[in-house]
Amino acid sequence: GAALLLAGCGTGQIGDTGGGQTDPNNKNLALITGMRGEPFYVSIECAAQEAAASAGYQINVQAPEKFEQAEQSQILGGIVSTKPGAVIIAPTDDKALAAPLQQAKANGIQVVEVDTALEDRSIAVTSLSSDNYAGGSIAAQTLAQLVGDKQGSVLALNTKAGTSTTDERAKGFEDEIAKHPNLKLLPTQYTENEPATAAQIVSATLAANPDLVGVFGTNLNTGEGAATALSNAGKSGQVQLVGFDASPKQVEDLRNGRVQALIAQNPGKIGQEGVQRAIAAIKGEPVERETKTEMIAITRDNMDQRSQYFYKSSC
Ligand code: T6T
Repeated sequence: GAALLLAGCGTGQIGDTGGGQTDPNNKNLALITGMRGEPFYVSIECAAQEAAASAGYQINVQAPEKFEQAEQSQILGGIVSTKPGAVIIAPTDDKALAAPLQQAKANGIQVVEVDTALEDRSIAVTSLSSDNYAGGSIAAQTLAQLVGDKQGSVLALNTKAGTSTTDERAKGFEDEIAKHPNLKLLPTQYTENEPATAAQIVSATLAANPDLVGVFGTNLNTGEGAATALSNAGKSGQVQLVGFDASPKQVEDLRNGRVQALIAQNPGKIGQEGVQRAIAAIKGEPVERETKTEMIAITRDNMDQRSQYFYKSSC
């Protein structure tokens, strides 16, 4: 009895992936992004909808109201009960979503990660995201260049601990800043992905560190909040601000000098490929386990040539 049970029960042997059977003819997909109505995710959604329609698949798109794992897990539970062939998801926490996604997989649903990813790499069949560590490093190089050889402190604003993407961006930023002896790295702060919290942190940091010369906002919300705080303090353009993402508001802030550079991702590519891979996985075709999509630095000088990288707030 015990031996038999062990043989069938996830002892780690090759080929045992803990996945249920997927019907190769299932034409239903689900997409769960990290947050409703947020331009990075809206841009993923628009591209995913187009790709699904052109392949003749249905796609059910949902998202939590806030970047929040409890609500996202609940949405996932509802979707699993409708038995799509694949769920394309941006997990809002690199650990908390592992159990419900493992459950989806056990129910024969292919799991495709877009943008964020789980720490446990055995659950998803494929992941598509920016090279976030490299993105953080590019942000630091860009900031160092903007500051020049001035001495001073720099601050990175992360979102929520356990967000794979912004954790990697912060790490890439910190490692690169360490190579610039004129820049002193302040402890990275968490904004809980709230622009208002980001703004408060930047105001407090300005007050406590009059030598602040640069800020890195690791995503759209932190960057938008930081831009507001620097502008309110009359410090726009004196304290250099490098943001990540390219929402309509971030692009406007770049144009009016409240932000000096943006590292834009390619959410359209992530959404389109996410759907194509989900379909391949449903059909049992091999897919690459991990793919990094490109990013590009945008400044006021080149923004008119790079407008194809701006995000959408509706399809
Ligand atoms: O920066 C993106 C995304 O890559 C990240 O995982 C979470 O925040 C954003 O959605 C922007 O708000």
